[in-house]
Amino acid sequence: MTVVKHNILDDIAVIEISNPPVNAISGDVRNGLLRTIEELSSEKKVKAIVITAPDRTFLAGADIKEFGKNIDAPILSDICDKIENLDKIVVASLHGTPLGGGLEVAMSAHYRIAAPKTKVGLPEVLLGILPGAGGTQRLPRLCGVSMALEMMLTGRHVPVEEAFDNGIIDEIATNNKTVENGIAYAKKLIDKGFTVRPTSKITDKINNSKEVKETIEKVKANALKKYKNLFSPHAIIKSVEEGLNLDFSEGIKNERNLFKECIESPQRKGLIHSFFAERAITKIPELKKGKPSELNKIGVIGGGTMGTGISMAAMNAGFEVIMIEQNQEAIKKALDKIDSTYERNVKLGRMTADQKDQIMELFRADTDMSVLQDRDLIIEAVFENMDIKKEVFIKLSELCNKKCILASNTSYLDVNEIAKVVDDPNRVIGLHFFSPANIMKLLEIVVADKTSDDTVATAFMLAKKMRKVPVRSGVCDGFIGNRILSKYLVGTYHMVEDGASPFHIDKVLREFGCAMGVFQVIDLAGGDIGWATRKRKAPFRHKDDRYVEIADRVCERGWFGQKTSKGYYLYGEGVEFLTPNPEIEIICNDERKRVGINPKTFSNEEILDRYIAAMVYEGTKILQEKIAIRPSDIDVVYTNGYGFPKWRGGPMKYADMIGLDKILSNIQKFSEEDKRFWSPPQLLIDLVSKGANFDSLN
Ligand code: 3H9
Repeated sequence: MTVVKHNILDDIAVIEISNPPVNAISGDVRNGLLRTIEELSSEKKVKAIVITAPDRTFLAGADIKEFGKNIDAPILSDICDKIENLDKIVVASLHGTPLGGGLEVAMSAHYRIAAPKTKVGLPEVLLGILPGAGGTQRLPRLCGVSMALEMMLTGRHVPVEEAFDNGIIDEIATNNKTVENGIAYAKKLIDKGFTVRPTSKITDKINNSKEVKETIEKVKANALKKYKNLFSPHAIIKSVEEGLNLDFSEGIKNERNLFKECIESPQRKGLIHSFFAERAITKIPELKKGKPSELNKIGVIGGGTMGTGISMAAMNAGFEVIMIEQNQEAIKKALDKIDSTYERNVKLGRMTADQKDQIMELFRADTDMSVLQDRDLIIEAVFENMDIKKEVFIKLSELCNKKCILASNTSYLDVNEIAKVVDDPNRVIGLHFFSPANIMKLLEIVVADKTSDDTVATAFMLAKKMRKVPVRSGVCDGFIGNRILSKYLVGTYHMVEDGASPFHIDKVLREFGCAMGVFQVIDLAGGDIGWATRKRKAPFRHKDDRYVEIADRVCERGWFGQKTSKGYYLYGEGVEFLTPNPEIEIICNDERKRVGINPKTFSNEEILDRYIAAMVYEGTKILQEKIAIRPSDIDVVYTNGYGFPKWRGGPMKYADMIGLDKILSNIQKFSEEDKRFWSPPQLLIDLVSKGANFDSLN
């Protein structure tokens, strides 16, 4: 297939690139583009060349699938230099999302026109790399160092108007006809006597002035804190800073070397895995067959933390929401919470007062469930208790219209059991939002035995509208995320009872890159939540299971974490962040004595090995039982909902990277102390014996 073709119309040559779905710059595109440019360079009658990619979008970047493999010549950086050095005017006609290498190609053209709604960006940082085809050298020349660094460090997609105002785009077209716009613009340039304008020669915005130096120092200082675990943001800054003191061609060479270092970094592997993992989540059987039903009106039962968060997530997506609470006092509390959240957004300049008013118009609250009759979807977010939930679903089944989807926001309970009380279990589904639900991206979509494909399709559509990251889960205690959490929490308490300090464990996890340590998370979520779960599960606990009572001792004192100003850490005005509660070590020691344990010392490595082993252990069981469809779905849950570092790819990818044989051998070693907790999962044994990894199951 020819991915790059061209036409010559009088004195203008038009290059059309077509490599669906997003015109990624693959080896074929690079070869085709280079060949075409070389051919056109000797066409005497051609005065201008227009580069377009008329399908869905202009080039959305290098082909990410090629990273990590041997990339054959020609490399994009050389092609960009060739484009820029042509002695004919080169126009890039943009539309859609010219990103990464796509924008780099555009910046090597001499002029850029873009269709309305075009968004440009250099998002390489999100993949653990830096713009490696001249982006770190050309973008500052067009828009200045400050904006270029901001764009490259955030990966932000910049709207066309902003790109125009800052010199990245030269003209905004009035329509989306990218080929025609490019030709007309090239004609205009020729007619008006414009000539080639290599970006490398534009220097007025990159003089190494005091101001520029100060900007870079500020960005560097900020990056040391903000991206302390990451490699590529610092490489980006380095490439820009060093480029200011180098000839353009030397700057490009320097960029290339830094690009290679990024490509070799394990962070690149982790982040690119995350990129594809997040695109695989919608590849599920139900979406092949199911059709989403219309969704406009949503009901939310319960106005607590989850209910208010879910309501705001729905309102932000433009849904009309009715919230049900038991009395006016509870309604007022919920309304205050919602109102104050939006008010804060107004104060922070994230929205205008008018926008807030418009969003609040979408909200209504009532104590009478019968107002829910016209709803398309109802999300129950009441107390985590099966009897209470069943009572709610019985009422909903009686009063709602027959098409209304009935969802539970339970984080652990059996959705099949909830579905039993409803006349039509096809329309029951679990929608497990994460707190705060208006902010957190992850949404576990829990498919029960009788949930219909259409219901699943509607839930995924809801997620898309809410801009959530939806992951399909089967029914089990805690679904994907909380089931794994339960496992490593128990494993962590084993370590603590055996002698590890909770604060040491948290420090090791933070240093590994987790957003928070386990005990910080417990304090944030509220120790009482886990306590209630432990009590619920107590009757089903096997008599030989090792049960550590340290967490119960903490809760018995009323120390539930942030909400009570005391948990594993201390909170309150004037208390320094991460101040350990000194009484925790006393409780731990007392408990160790009570059960007759002689405490041992844990190294950082052992703490991490046990944490990872517990996660991978339960993740493997979840795969074995087909609760998760693929290992990468587990990674998406953990990187989007549990603060596992994205640059490590997620627990299953991380396990692949360090070697499943190592994980299995750790599990086998730990199982010598506690067979019930650590007995190695069969799937893991099978994968290791075949020399396979989790990626082979993706
Ligand atoms: C780079 O350019 C480095 C340079 O500096 C050069 C150095 C030498 N490659 O997201 P979607 C696939 S790094 C390969 O669902 P949307 C994607 O996997 C690159 N495949 O669509 C999916 O496949 P499938 C810098 C890619 O409309 C399909 O396209 N560029 C690539 O929601 C549709 O994707 C970026 O980082 C790619 N570059 O969003 C841009 N991009 O259907 C990355 C997408 O089989 N891409 N695919 O699952 C995006 O941000 C979004 O895909 C985009 C479209 C906004 C373009």
